Order: sequence, then C-alpha cells, then structure tokens
Amino acid sequence: MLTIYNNRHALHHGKLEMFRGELVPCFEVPARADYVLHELRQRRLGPIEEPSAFDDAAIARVHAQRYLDFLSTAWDEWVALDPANATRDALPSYWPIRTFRSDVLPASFPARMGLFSYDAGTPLTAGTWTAARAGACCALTAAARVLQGDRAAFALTRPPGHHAGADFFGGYCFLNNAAIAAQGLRDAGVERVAVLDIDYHHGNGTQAIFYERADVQFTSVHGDPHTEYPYYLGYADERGAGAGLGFNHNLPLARGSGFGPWREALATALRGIADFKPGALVVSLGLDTFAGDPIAGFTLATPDYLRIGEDLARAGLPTVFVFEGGYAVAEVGANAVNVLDGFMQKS
Ligand code: OKP
Ligand code: ZN
Repeated sequence: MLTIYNNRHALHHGKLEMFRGELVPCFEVPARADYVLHELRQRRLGPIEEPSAFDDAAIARVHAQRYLDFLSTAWDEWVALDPANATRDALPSYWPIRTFRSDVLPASFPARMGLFSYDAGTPLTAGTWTAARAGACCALTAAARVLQGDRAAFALTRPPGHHAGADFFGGYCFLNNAAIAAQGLRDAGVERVAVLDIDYHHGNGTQAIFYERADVQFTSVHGDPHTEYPYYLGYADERGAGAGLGFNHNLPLARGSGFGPWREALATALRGIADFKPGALVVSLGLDTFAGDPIAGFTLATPDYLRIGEDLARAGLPTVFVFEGGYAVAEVGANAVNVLDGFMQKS
C-alpha cells in the first residue's frame, strides 16, 4: 500500500498536557509516527512518498477562516506576549461556555486560545501550524492518489485530527485531516463519501463538521462517552440533523470491551456504510483500542488488527487511511501496519 508520510510532523512536539490536576509529559509524541514509519519499511508494505502542496482553500473547505487565521499566527502571538514564552508551549486557561459570547473575537491572545479550543490537554507549539498544515496536505495527497486509481493509501501524519472541529482544536488535534480528505474527495466529484472512525475516542470534530450533511456519512466505534473522552459527544442517539438526519452513526462500547464486541460493532458499521453506497471510504485509523494503550480502555491485541484490515477490505471501497491516536508507542507500528497489511491481503 502507498503511504504518504508527513515528514514535518515532528515540528509539532508538545512538552506537557494538563492531566488529573498536573502537567504531565505529552502522550502524543513524534516517536509514534517514527515507529509506524519504521514498521512500514521493515515489512516493505509499499512506496513511501512525500505530500504534494495544496492551496489553503482546500483546508478552508472544512475549517473557518478566522480559526485558520488564528492558528497560523498563534505561536508568534504567544511569544509576543512575553519573550520567555518561546521556552514553553501555549495552553488555554479560559473558555467561553454557555452564556458567554463566541461571536466576538477578543484582542487578548489567551482569550482567543480558549475561544478556539475545548481542553487543556492540547499544547500549541512553535511548529504546530507547519506540522498540521503539512498533515492536511498529506491527507489530501492520499485522497488524490486514491482518486487516481490506487485501491488505498495511508496518510501517516501527526498531530491527529478527528477531534478538531471547523473552528476549534482539542484532543491533540488542530486540523481535521480525515474531514479534509473526505471533503477533497467530494470536491473531486465523489458523490457520497463515508468516514469510519475506529479510534478509541469518539471523533467529535468530524461528526460536528458533517452533522447536517447527507453527502458525507460519519460512523464511529468508540469508548462510551459517559465515561470516556470526549465525554460531551458520541452518544448513540446522535443521528445527524437537518438534511444530515440519518447519516451519523455512533456505536459506543463500554470501557473494557474486547475484540469480540468490537468486531461486531465494526460489522454493524460496515453494513450501514454499504447501505449508503459511498464512492469512497476514509478511515480515521486510531490504534488506541490496543490493550496496552496508556490512555484508553479496550483490550484489542496486535493480531486483531490484521482482522480489522481484512474486514475493511471486504467493504470493497477505494479507501484513504488517516493516522489518528495510539499511544502505546512501541506497539503502535505493528498495530497500524497490521491493519494495512490485512487490508492488502484481502484486496
Ligand atoms: C486523542 B485521539 C489523557 C486523558 C485524555 C485527551 C485524549 C485525546 C485523544 N491525558 N486526554 O482520539 O487519540
Ligand atoms: Zn484516541
């Protein structure tokens, strides 16, 4: 399988995130992608290429312009507040929740950090914009290659994307790579695109982006938000709204679930996708469903990921894989490549 590798990913390298009342080392580290790249090479899965350049307009199809303007200048604004900020990452401290205004754009940088985010676990660093923007191009390149006839392509990039909404970051995500790929496929003429999110955490950003649309179906298998991040979205009764009603499918599973119930949920998801008759599939490929993941709660084992790849291949669709979570760093390579390998075996 063709891999498009964002070779600028390591420019995003957060130091600390807020967790249980203290600042702890980030779980979302550059080594994650390095391990996947190493495993792809070791197992000779296929060619590994660099992203092509895309216009900002392709990203603005998914993200609000005022959010992109903020993100692209955020680091410079942070350092302008205090030159010593250059030695530490930016984290938000204030959020405009219910009863506050989100239409005004405060002059204060910390106020805008909160306006455009929803958690304190997502540090913005000197190279975040460059890495994330290259990541969007990585996903768009993978989508373009599938349009040109590759059965599948893998966008290997970080930071991940599925928690990022049209105008907010959070959950280690800044630009929604999967949504940008799906929109790219739509704009190239694919009439219906399915997005399947198999990260442990619900893809709240992707869901929100497509919630009122009938042309992009969103399906997610994830830890039950009653107990699992992102808590405030991802429940089974979220079915879409307006024209999008019936095109959003959440399949939450209890924390502690193993591969049996997980694979049944995948089968349910794939039946819904088949009924939608999409022209292409985008998979938000999180590997944090692994038993050894430090911040998640399912118990999948490394060989299970081969079966997942096989099940996905049987859907018979042109498929863009986009790398999302997976924090058991030493195992994330084997788990990711098992999905892709299993897919290739059945393609
Ligand atoms: C991003 B992706 C541990 C608590 C959870 C946010 C998790 C974001 C996951 N610090 N913090 O979906 O893998
Ligand atoms: Zn996750």
